[in-house]
Amino acid sequence: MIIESAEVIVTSPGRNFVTLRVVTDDGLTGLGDATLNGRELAVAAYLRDHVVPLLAGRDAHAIEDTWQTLYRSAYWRRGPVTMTALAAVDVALWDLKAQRAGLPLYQLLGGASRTGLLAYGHASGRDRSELFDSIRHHRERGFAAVRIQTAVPGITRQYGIAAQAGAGSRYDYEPARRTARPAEEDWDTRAYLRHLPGVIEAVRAEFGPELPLLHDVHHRLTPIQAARLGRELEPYDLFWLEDCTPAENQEALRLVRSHTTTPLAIGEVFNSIVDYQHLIAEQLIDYVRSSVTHAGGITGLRRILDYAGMYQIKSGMHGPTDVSPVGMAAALHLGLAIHNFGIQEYMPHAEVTGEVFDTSFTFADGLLHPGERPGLGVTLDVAAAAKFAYEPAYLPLARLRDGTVHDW
Ligand code: GCO
Ligand code: MG
Repeated sequence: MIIESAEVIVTSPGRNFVTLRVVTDDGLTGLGDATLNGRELAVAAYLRDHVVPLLAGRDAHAIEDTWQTLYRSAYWRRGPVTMTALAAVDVALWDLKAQRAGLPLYQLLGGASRTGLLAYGHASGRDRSELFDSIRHHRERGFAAVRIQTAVPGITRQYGIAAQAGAGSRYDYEPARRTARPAEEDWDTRAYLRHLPGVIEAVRAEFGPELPLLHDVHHRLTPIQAARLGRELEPYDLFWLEDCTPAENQEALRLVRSHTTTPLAIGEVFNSIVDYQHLIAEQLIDYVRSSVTHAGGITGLRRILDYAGMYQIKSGMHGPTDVSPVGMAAALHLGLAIHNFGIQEYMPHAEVTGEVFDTSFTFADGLLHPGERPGLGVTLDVAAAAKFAYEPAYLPLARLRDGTVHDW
């Protein structure tokens, strides 16, 4: 199975997606997700200009060798653009190998370790009644776990709250907005720290002790603030507290960990095993947030998760709408196969996304399943993709009251 050609497809059905499409001499087509939210064209150029020309003529079965060749021959290692490009190649090759074998990809990764993947959805609201309504809506949609984000009084524009995001739906939002520049939002840490514990307490009281509840801090706190928040939330039994401090400082988690038993999840901005080196070996986190799409593909993320497994640390793969249906399918095959699966984030894509990507994965009784089609189980309609041209879209930016830029 020799790679004959590869092309990069940028399409925007509902939001921007970048896909690598690899064709072999025996007529198979493999897909890999190369979507890096807000920096899509950088990865597209990296692939087109520096990776695609190296692929033709290679043995499509040689996944590890291709991974190592692309990783090491570039000399410049790691980083989101590089590792997303590498992930796209890796996933496309796994897709091809599994199609060639006539098996769903999870079978090649060791077979199913469970019947389906517990998924969490995004509930949010500007006030308690809107938040409760959103939680009920997610339960009705079948979610058996929910992330809770709430507007903070005094903060007028805040990321992650559907009704504030101009999303057109009170329940769903799109992380990036179609604007030529990042939208500006507000932040006030003291107001947030005063407000959040009461909301989580109220949600627990209303929905009972069983429902797994998650919360995303979005890197906004200092280590000592995060330690205090984790401790205050202990009575409400959070499933996890996510990105409590800026993720690049691994040492910060030591301080947080020494003060609280609230489980910690981190890593959606990480892209390699090196980013987790101390966090895993020192058992400073409980869940690995990296996605297949941003952490070097199935090969890259599996390496991280096997390492994490030695320390009873589980997967909590990033699954916003900016992971394409191709990236989501890859996550589901990997999550079904590994032993240390924890939970899968699931933000369903817009309906129009389905005009370009056809998928086999299912969501029923709170569980995701990748389906039984050979390979990833995803096809891309090239003609339909061409109808949705790229449009600049950006994640927001937050400023404090005095204008200082803050983590959002
Ligand atoms: C999450 C995330 C997203 C990201 C976004 C970045 O937990 O789902 O924090 O909302 O901000 O996907 O591209
Ligand atoms: Mg997050």
